[in-house]
Amino acid sequence: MPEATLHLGSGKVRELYAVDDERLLLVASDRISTFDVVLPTEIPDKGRVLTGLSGFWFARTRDVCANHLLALRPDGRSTECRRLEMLPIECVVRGYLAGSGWKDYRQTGEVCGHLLPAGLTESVELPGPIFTPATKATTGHDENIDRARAAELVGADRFDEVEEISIALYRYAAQHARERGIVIADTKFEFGIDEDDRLVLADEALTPDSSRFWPADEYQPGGSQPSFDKQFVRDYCESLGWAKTEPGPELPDVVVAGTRARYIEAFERLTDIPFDRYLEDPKVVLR
Ligand code: Q0N
Repeated sequence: MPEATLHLGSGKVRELYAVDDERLLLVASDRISTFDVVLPTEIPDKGRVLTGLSGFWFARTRDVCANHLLALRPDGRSTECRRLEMLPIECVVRGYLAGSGWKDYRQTGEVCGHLLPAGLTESVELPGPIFTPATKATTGHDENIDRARAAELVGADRFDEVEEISIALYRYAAQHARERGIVIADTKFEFGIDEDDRLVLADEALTPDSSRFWPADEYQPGGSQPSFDKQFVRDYCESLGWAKTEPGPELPDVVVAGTRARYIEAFERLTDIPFDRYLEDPKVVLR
């Protein structure tokens, strides 16, 4: 438990606490979800990996966009952050055609109003990254929206700003990751506005929970791709013939260990920092 008191809310795998009027504590748990169900078995250190990776990207992209990070707590899973007025849209950038982007393209030839070339196949790299905003669904799935709807929700000028900044953040991270053997197919950012009306990157950013990470050495467009982090969990769940409804199955130790190793591998490849050094002092990712 953090020294902060007021529990402001839960995501499926993260918690948000109030520290004071200006500050929040974002705590990443070791819970894992698959097929939209949180499993009863945790992946040890998963929350630390995601918190460390987010901190790494925040430090590396502070010239592209200000962010909410104030400090990483010594536990390695808690981010002290500025309290912002959050924008009511999910800022998704897609460099590859997967998930709901692929589904929408197959049905309409478009994704969020972006008319794409005909004849694209699943998981193909797009001619350039596209901004595909979604609304935060209170229940169920996020809904993709076109630029006109997103501009209604945040204002036309703010829309232009989040589109440009989101694509710049994705380009930087995708290139960095690709040089280290990881394809970031798409990613979701959340932004807030500070007291000076400035755009600030918030939440977790560019983690395997907020993005699709694929192993570059297995990338083969024309079908679905293995997940860098969750493939062992998905394969195990598929082998059970589980209906993908609550409750999820417990994971055997071998699946837990393999999945933990993949999260740590992603951290070490992307940061070039041994994960043990992060555990000793989380601030190493901010240098
Ligand atoms: C905030 N969410 C959505 C945790 C993550 N810096 C901030 N200031 C004000 N509000 C938020 C942040 C941040 N980050 C972000 N909700 C509020 C994601 N949550 C869902 C619950 O778990």
